[in-house]
Amino acid sequence: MNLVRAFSLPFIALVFVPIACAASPDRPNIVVFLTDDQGYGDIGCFGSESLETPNIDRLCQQGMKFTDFYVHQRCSPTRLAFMTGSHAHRAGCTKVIYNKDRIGIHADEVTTPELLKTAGYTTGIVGKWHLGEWDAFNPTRHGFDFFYGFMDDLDQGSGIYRNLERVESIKRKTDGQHSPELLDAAIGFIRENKERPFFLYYASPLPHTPWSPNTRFKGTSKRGAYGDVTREIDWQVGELMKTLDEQGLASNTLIVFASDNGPVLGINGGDAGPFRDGKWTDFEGGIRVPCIMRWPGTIKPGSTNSQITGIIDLLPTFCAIAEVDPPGDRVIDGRNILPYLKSEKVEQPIHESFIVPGSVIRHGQWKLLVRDLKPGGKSGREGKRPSAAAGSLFNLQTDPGETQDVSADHPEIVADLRRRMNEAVRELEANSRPIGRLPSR
Ligand SMILES: [Ca+2]
Repeated sequence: MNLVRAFSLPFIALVFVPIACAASPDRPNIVVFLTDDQGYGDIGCFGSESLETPNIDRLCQQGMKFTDFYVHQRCSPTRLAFMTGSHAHRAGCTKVIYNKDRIGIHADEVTTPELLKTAGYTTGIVGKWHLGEWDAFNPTRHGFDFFYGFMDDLDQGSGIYRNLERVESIKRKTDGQHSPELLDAAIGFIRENKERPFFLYYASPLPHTPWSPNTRFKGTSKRGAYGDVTREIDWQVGELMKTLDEQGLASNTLIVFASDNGPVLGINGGDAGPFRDGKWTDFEGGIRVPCIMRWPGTIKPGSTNSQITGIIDLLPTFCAIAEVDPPGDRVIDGRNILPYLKSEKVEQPIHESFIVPGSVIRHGQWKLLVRDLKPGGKSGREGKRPSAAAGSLFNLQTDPGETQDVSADHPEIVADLRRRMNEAVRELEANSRPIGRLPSR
């Protein structure tokens, strides 16, 4: 179903009532490994020639590679979309939530872990939350049984938390010093919960700046500190895979690997592969990220899915896997992509469009900009990158790098995409929800 049609669905007034179910040991475990600012071109199986990622490549060989997987262009909106199954615009926040902001995920949102808990799952998050720094927004208040990590970027927030308790207040510790502890917490969570279905969200702080690889990874890549950090990510993925193997859980566990937004570009920085620009933009380099899913016995090894999918789809897909209904009292933008995972024949694309309201629409092979797009980032260390004007139309099939504006050749396609965008914006305005806010002081 395309997003525009999804936006137009009649509002079904069902009130979501969580019902606690007994644990169902046969339901598959779900592990989501979400990296932070990793580029499409920073992974071997996505075409990197300068970085080696053997463990992530092994996930590709054993699972399904998603070539057209979309997120938002920055951290908090993507994480909000993951937790709510809805575009960040719908869930009320398109900005990065900084530690002093008095906003965060709304208490009325029905989150991915809350839904999985109704099917008997134990839920844990390790790493970076980024959906509100304050106690009311703590992950354990939004569906997670276990939290070890931090609320904001590691160098900006108020410290390391274990559940609701701040266990370290020291700021500006480097990623390199804390990543092993995050991995240990994740491995401990898997071991403790091996007898029941669990959902583990490993929200890695890597390869976000500052690029501070753990000592054992310094100098191990050809791409400086950024490359070393990528090697560290790959090692962590491998350690989690090893833990699942050791516990006899690999065949009953869906692993999802993805990045939260495009890379920070620059000398020795990230690489968006064939796409234009990177983080902070709605060019493909900012919003199309690498994604892999492995589920032995269900997902065909070495397969590729090139349909439009995105992080919004994880909530409804996980609901289908856990056999619980997604909330019916609100618009959920994501769709269940389990048929793709099972390689079932799907008559129509599950999404015909991906829309960033007021900015860009991709419909099939076409992408229209409805506002000017500036280059991402501020450093410009790699040289000035160009902007693109509102009204530009790109054919992503023949021009994934968004280099040739072909709007003059296809006025009817421009008009159709503009109409779809307008319809989506109108529907969104009618059915959006607020971000959570603390009372003013
Ligand atoms: Ca990010």
